[in-house]
Amino acid sequence: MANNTPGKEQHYDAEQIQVLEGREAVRRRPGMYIGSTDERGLHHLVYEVVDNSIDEALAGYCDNIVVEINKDGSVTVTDNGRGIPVDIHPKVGKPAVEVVLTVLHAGGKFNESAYKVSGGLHGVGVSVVNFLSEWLEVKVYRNGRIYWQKYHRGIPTGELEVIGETDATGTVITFKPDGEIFEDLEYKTETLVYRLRELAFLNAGVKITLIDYRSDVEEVFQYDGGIKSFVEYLNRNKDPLHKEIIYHRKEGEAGEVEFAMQYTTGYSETIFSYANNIHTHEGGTHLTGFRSALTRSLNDYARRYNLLKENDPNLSGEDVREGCTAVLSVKLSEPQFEGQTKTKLGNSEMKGFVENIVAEALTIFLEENPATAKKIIEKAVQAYRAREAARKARELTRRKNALEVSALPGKLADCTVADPALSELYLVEGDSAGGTAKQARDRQFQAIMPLRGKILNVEKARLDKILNNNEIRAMITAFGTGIGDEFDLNKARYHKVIIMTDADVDGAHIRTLLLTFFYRYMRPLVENGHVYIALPPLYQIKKGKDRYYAWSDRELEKILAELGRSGVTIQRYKGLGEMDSEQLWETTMNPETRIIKQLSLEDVVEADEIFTTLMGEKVEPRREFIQAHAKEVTNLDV
Ligand code: 0RA
Repeated sequence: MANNTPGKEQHYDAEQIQVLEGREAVRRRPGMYIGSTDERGLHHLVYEVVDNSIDEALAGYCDNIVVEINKDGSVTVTDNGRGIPVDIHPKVGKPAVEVVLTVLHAGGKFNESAYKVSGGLHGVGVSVVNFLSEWLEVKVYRNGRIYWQKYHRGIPTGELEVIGETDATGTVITFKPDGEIFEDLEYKTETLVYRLRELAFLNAGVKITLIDYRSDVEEVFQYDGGIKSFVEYLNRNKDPLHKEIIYHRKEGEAGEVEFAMQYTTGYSETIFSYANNIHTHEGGTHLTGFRSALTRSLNDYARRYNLLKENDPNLSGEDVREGCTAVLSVKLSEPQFEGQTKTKLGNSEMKGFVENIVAEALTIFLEENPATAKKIIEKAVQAYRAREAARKARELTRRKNALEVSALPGKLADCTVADPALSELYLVEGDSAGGTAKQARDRQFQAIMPLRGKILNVEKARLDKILNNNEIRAMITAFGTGIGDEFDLNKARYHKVIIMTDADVDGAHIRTLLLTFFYRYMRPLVENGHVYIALPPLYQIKKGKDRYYAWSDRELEKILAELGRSGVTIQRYKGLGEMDSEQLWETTMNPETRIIKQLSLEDVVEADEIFTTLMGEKVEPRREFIQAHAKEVTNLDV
C-alpha cells in the first residue's frame, strides 16, 4: 500500500472511489445486478461464479468444476482453470485477483474469452457476488503457489497472501450470502441440480460435481454428447419417432450455432433455446431462424418427393413442430438480451445466420435419411389434418355459443360484480372443497369453479382432444378469453385466477397440469400476472378459544414458543377438506388475511420444465419422481 509518487496516489484514490461506488451501488440496488433478492437471486450468486469457471472451460483451460454446499450455508466453487491472475495491476498497484473481486465489471478486462455474456443477469462479474456476501474467500493456484485472500461484505480483510506451493492451477471461491441482503439463505439442491446439469449438457465434456454436505448428496454431471445427450434426456420418457438424433454444429461470422433434435410420437413441442448458455425462455432471433428453417426444409422436402399433394397447402410451423424435441444453442460475442425477463435474444443478425445453417444441415439430413424423413413428414401431415378438424369443431362451438345466451358452465358459481378488474376466480381441487369454498366466499367478487377428477394432460393430447375435455372447456368458457392464437386478454372475465389445491402431491400435480395448460395456450394470462396460487396454512394451533395458523414449520415453532406448550392442540391440515367454510375464508380466501402468490412467467416455465421431466408417455419415471419427492412437496411447488 506504500505509495510515494503523488500522481500514482491520485490514480489510486480514483480507483479506490470506483471500488467503493461499485460496492455501494450493488448493495443499495442488488436487484439491478442479480435480478432479485429472493430465492432466485440467491441462486444467481452460484451461477455467476460457475459461469466464470465455464468461461475458462470454453477457452479450453478447464474441464472440472465442483460446487459444494457447506453446512454453514456457504458455497464453494472449485475449478481447474488457469486461476485468476495475481500479478500486480500497474495502475491500481494491486493483484489482479483483488481487482476482479472488488471492481464492478473488472473481470472482462482481464479475461478476453470470446463468448462472455454481457447484459442479462449473468456475466455481471464475481465482484457482485463478493459485494453481496457476508464473507468471501478466494484461493488461486497459479505460478506454483497457492494464494489466499478474504473479504468482508466486499472489502478485503487483508492483502493477498501466499499460503503454500502447488503444481496445480485453478480457482477456489467460497462465499456466504449476506443475510442483510437476502430474504432467504437456504440453497435448494434441486434448483442447483437443474442448472448444473443443464450447463453440463451445454458444454460437452465438462465435468460438474455437486456435493451437498447438508444431506450428503453427491451428483456428477458430464456429457460427452453435449446437447445431443440433452435431447436424449428430454425424450427419455417418450417414444422417439426415429432412432438417430439430428445434430449439427457450425461456426461462422456471427458466432457459433449448435442444434440437436428428435421427433417423438407425442404432440407437444419442446424446443429449448440458449444464447451463451442462458436459457432464452422468451425465444428471440435465433429461435425464429430455427423455426423458419424447420418449416422451410420440411416443406421443400415434402414437395420434392410428392409427400404433399399438389393441392395441399404448405405445412404450417405448428404442424412441423408437433412432437419435436430440440435444443438450440448459440454463442455470440455481444448478445443483446431483451424482453420482460431479459431472456429474449435480440441480435438481428442471428435470425438469418441460424436459419441458413439449420436449413442446410436439415436438408442434408433428410436427403441422407429418407425413411426418417418420410416418418417426420407423415407426422406433420397428420398434425395438419387434426388441426383442420379442430378448427372446424371450434367454429361449430362458437356458432353454438352465439346462439345460447348463457353459455357459462353449470359448475361455475359466478360472482355478482361485472367489472373483471374486481373479480376473482378460484379454481378449486375437488367438488367437496369446491362446496366449502362456495359457502366461504364473498359472492360479490369471488367466483368458484370446482375441478373434478384429473385434468387432461395437455402434453399428451392434441388440441382437438383438449377442446373436448369438459374441465378444460368449462375453464375456457369461464375465463372468456379463448385460447391459442385466438386468446384475447381484453375479454378476460376475471383479473385474478387463483388456483387452490391441497398441499400434497396430487394437488401439486393438478397445479402443474393447470400451469402447463396456461403456459401453452393462455400465456398472456401468466405474462400479465393474472395467475395466482392460494397458499392454505399447514397447521392450526388451538389454545382455549383462540386459533392460530402457521404456514411453515418455522412459523409453527414460533407460535408454540409464544403460547407455551400446555393446553395447546395442533392440527396438521392434509387437505382443504379439513377446513370448514369459516376457516377457509379466514386463512385462504379473505383478501385481508390470505396468502396468495402471484406467478411470473418464469414460475410457469419452471412448471413446464418439471412437466416435461415428469409427465412423458411412460409412467414409471414419474412415479419414481413423485415418490422421491413426496415428502418435500416444495419441489413440485411453483
Ligand atoms: C480473469 C482473467 C483470467 C481468468 C479469470 C479471470 C478467471 C476467473 C475465475 C472465476 C472463477 N474461476 C475463474 N477462473 C479464471 C485469464 C487468466 C489468464 O489469462 O491466464
